[in-house]
Amino acid sequence: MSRIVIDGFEGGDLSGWGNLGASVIVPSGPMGLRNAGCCQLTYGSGITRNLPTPKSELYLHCRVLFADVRDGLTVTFFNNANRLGWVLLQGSAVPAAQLFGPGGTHGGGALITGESVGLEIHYKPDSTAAGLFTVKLNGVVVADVAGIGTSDYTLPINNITFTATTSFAHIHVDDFILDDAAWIGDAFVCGLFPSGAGVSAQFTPSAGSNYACVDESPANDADWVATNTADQIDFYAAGDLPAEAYSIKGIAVQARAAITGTAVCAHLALGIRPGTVAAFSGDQAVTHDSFGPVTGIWETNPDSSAPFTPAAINGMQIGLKSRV
Ligand SMILES: [Ca+2]
Ligand SMILES: [Ca+2]
Repeated sequence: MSRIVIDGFEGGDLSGWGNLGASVIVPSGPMGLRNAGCCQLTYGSGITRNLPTPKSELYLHCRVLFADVRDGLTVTFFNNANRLGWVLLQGSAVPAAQLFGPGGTHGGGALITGESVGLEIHYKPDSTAAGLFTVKLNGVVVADVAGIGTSDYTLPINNITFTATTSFAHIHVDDFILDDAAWIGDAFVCGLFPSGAGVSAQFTPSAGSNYACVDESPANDADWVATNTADQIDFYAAGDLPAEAYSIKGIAVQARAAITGTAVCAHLALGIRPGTVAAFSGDQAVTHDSFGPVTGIWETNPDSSAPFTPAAINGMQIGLKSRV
């Protein structure tokens, strides 16, 4: 596995996404999950996500809830303005999970309405016989084609867009995960937030404690921590995971950052400190004059190179480092 994106909308806003209409974040209650925040789409609205790097082949996971059998949702894979292929989910029509592309329509199965359904897609857009397309609903394969063209283009995917094609009630989407190597399986995203001081507070808070400037959901840019010196580090204690049985496949540390004025530092590295040693992501570019998301992803505990345990996550500090 190699996770590319992990986003459960826990941040309480659409940072990291483009909003194509009136999409909003609402509590995850209707999804019936353990976490807070999911994306609510209504007819004509949608959200769009650019990949950090283009991928020739992708595994997508999300959870979808249709409240009404007349609801419809497309998941479209783009290369810039080129629409490579798109999956149509429908509550009423059969087949309900289809790939539309130059190779025709493929797939079947019915999307259950009124409950949260796990959707997984494996897609390799290719105009020759190298194309791949498989869809699973709640882990059951409902569409599976190979050896055919699955797009007009043999181009990598660099954007994924969710669009409500019809909406008689609200459509909810949550637990969006992308992997470039393997099926993701049944998964959910749980959000943890800064909850106290950590081992380092080298940034300057706009007011009060460092951690209290960066602990809100949704994010509030009215308070912040800042520095104009390279390699300054902040770490914060964070909340605990829910106490139940699961395995941890990966963690994403996300922050919002902006450059103002004459900046020495144009990058930020995200950090974790699961034990006594800190680990930092690669340098992430920070946008000028408007807050934008920066993310670091880890799949194994850097202390042990083994998967994270709940105890390691619960004791972990999260943070950031200013970079030139
Ligand atoms: Ca969520
Ligand atoms: Ca803040």
